[in-house]
Amino acid sequence: MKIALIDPSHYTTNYGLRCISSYLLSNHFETKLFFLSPDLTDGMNWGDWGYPQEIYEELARLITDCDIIAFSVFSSYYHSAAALSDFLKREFPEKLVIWGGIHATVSPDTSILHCDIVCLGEGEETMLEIAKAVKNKEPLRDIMGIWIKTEEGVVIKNDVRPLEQNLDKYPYQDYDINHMFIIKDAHIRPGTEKIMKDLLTMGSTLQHYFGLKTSENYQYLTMTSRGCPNHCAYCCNNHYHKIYKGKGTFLRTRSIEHIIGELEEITRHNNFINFISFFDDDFTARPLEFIKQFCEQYKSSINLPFKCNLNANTISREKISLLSEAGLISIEIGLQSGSENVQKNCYKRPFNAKLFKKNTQMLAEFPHIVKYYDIILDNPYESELDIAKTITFLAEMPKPYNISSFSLTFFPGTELYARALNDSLIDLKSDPYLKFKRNNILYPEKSYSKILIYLAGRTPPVLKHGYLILAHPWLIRLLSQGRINTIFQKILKTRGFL
Ligand code: B12
Ligand code: SF4
Repeated sequence: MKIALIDPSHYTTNYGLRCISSYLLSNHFETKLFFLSPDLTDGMNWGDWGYPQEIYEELARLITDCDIIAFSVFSSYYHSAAALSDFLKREFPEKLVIWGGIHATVSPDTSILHCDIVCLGEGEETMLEIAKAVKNKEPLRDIMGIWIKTEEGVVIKNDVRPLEQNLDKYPYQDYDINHMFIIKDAHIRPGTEKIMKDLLTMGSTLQHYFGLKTSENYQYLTMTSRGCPNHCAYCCNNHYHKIYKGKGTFLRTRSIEHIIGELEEITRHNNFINFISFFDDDFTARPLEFIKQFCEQYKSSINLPFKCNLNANTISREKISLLSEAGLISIEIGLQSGSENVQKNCYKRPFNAKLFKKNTQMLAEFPHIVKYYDIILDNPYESELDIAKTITFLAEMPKPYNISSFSLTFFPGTELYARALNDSLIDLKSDPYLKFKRNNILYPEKSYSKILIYLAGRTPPVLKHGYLILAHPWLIRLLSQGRINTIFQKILKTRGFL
């Protein structure tokens, strides 16, 4: 029996979907993986959400031999997934259509409108049970972790299943090109070695981003753990903590042997890979002893430069020293805001300004590690004073560092989404906020304060005091006002800043 697994997002690194595929394969089911990223069309612009007619037709031809059609959905790609899913359901009314992934988990009610079954939360076991039940023609309605539409149109809502504690149980993610299809030059094409290389290439622009030695970089992205101890009000973990309450320990880690085994296997088959990205929510959330043993084995078996995402509350000089010795060359740390008010009352992040600053001083002792600090912009709940505090905070951090900034997006299922809905900042029906914030990086406009944030890591320490005067809340308020902001934008444009 064959299952089509479809990702309509801009990325081809969907760890969750690739894990589901390998779990099904290891249980003797066949899969076909489709990565339908419009970005891989060499610059073709396909408009807002849709795909050209040929793509729909090619997809329909390629999945004729599949018994189940399954989508992995991110909220930002909800509309693309819905268009494809509705089309395929019309073409193949007899085939079961399933939605899983983060959007299906946080917003099952908008997902069930476009499929027969929604899978909530981690999906390996659920997908396997569904596949087995379809194969054996058994009823599906009691499977844990699903919402299912009955023939009468009633939706049965089952509880999520307990969290799998032994992540080593799952095979490595599926990167086999032999059953993989991607959009290339405006057509869905079968995977080839060349396409695989293209998928993993980072392009020359990312050389500087990660501080790499060569412009020929091929990145392999993986996760060594699942979960995060925090529940920040804008993050998926906020929702996960709610649905998984009483379902087992949330932060789980794979064993070092399992992680190293995966990296050995992928680099053996693709020896051009020369950079590893660990995308765990917080790589250093694990004890020092784990980091120590991991670094020893990584250095002796893999020995490639790598990046990871860290939390300022869990790092220490010892951990960074070990990781740096093992090949750590780039880190990303969430600051999000320098205002304690925003951290506490809006983002609900555990934030200790003193500790954060102390740790940035410690990180400065590792100059070869490229540092990125995440900042959330365009937050309607922030005042000019809060923004000025972020700028001041950034000014006081040791340089150099880079800023990775994103507009605040109210993702469904989060506490901040509920607040924004209550305050009429978003509209449930048309959901324009989400729609126009595709990719989460739409900057409605460049503003005075954003330019100061952007320049924070680049301002030489001698100019710090001048920079701080420019960050006075009064000046931010003045230069952000309607007419003055327009004049300011015009000046920036004529100077080539915009
Ligand atoms: C790694 C990562 C990335 C990577 C890779 C993403 C990719 N698509 O390959 C990069 C850096 C590229 C990235 C980019 C972005 N990301 Co990101 N990313 C993550 C991160 C940290 C981990 C994802 C992961 O692998 N989790 C672990 C696996 C095991 O979980 P999973 O993916 O959810 O998969 C499980 C289940 O969902 C389910 N499942 C998944 N698919 C399917 C399909 C079926 C059929 C079934 C049955 C089940 C199922 O089973 C899987 C295995 O158990 C998450 C945060 C998080 N902790 O999850 C954010 C997260 C997914 N990212 C997010 C966002 C917003 C983005 C960006 C839009 C940001 C940007 N500014 O560009 C982009 C766009 C992503 C895209 N797909 O296009 C949001 C998404 C929120 C939402 N509601 O959609 C998250 C949740 C973070 C957050 N803000 O809360 N991201
Ligand atoms: S620390 Fe990061 S990953 Fe964890 S809940 Fe907060 S934003 Fe999400």
